[in-house]
Amino acid sequence: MSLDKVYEKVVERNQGEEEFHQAVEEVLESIEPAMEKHPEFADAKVVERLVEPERQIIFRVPWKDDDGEVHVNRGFRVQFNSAIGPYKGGIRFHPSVYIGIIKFLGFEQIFKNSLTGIAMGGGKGGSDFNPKGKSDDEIMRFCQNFMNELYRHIGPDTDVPAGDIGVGGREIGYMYGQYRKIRNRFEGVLTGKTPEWGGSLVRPEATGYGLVYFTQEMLNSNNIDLKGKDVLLSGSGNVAQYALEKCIEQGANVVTLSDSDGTIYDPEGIDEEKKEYVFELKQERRGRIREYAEKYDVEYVEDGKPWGFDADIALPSATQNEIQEEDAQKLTDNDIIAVGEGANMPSTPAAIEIYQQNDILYGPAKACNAGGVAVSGLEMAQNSQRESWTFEEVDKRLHGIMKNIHETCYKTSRKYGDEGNLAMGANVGGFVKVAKAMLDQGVI
Ligand code: NDP
Ligand code: 2IT
Repeated sequence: MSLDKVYEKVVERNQGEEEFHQAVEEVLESIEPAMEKHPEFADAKVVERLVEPERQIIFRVPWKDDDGEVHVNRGFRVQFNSAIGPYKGGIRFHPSVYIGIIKFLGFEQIFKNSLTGIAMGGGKGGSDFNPKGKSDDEIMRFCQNFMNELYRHIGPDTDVPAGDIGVGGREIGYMYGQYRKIRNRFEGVLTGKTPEWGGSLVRPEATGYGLVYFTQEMLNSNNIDLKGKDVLLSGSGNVAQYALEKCIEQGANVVTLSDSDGTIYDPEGIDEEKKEYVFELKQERRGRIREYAEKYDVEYVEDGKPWGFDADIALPSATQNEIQEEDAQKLTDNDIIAVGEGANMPSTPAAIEIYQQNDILYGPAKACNAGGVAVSGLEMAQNSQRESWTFEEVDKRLHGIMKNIHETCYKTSRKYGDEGNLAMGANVGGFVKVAKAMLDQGVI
């Protein structure tokens, strides 16, 4: 079957799952050269198998709020592909979550995890539960009830979830506690744990730091320095916070942050002291980014996004499809040099086309944001060895992994005839390894 036909069939068999269609199309569009080089992939129907998750679990999550009222949410875990390792990928709590979002994220995760060079398959989970405005007790009860079903599907050698939007250290703690109680086992079944009870240092920082390391590689290979550049950063959650920290450390000037209510613009740049304020605002008080604008007397655009402001580099780190065609046009009009994707699939296909037409350096999500899952892989390794590595050791490994991923993407783009197309390099580089593993292991 041609790749076009495979895509058509995916749309037909997964109706209404637009984000999943988008993620599949983006990969299938770029792996043609790999299929030509490896006719054995088509013979074994590797792509037809790859686009069908190995297992999809959907379950009921009932929970009681602080007033004693019962609510019912839906839980998901999609175990997409385990050809190169146990399923690995985050859990997202957000009201927009449905099977199409979990499948797009799980599909992306296969290639991302492959690129890290660590033995991890692809999976993703989540719930349409909205954590915003919930008390700590409500979050705890929800996490416990979520784990009451999830526990039977996961394990340190089977499937190892972690965080994503709406799931951070607090939620991982509650889920881990419940898993341990049910299973009576203390084992590395989740990553993103607190270091005192099995977590890895640098895991909270890893996605944001990794994004900046990758972006630096991309810039340096074009003889451009990150230092002194103005950066548009979106989101103000885990990924954005640590991308901000690393940008400051590397001498770049972050001028925007956002959340789902709006965007702040601070032309002087967010310095160390303002960063500490953002950390306290978001990590402790769980407040809104609007408060930054009030505190530092800077512009706040309600419902606005960062993409119209003048800068050199854009690091979208909030959510999928946050850069639409018109946003990409604004970036182009402002002569943006590079886009590095911290979020998963933050650019629409039309936006990516605009980057490519205008020679904007483009670091795709599955390469740029792989630092998070890479350090999750290092957390699994430490758990297996019952060891804890130092911050410096983990950070050094993360930096090395991000450099390797950039090199893989670059070399793969050259080998397959489109030098510098890192999106193609990431897709083909991630795909070929998984496809070969599937061939080696037969039709199962
Ligand atoms: P957080 O929940 O910590 O932060 C998410 C941020 O994005 C918040 O500022 C949130 O605003 C904003 N946001 C979320 N959804 C929307 C939306 N629909 N519209 C506008 N703004 C939105 O999540 P993370 O920082 O962990 O995740 C951010 C992105 O990075 C996601 O795409 C995630 O998949 C990806 N990612 C995360 C990794 C990780 O290790 N955590 C690893 C790799 C990728 P608000 O608070 O108002 O909702
Ligand atoms: O999208 C992602 O890579 C994550 N949310 C992190 C996954 C993980 O298992 O650490």
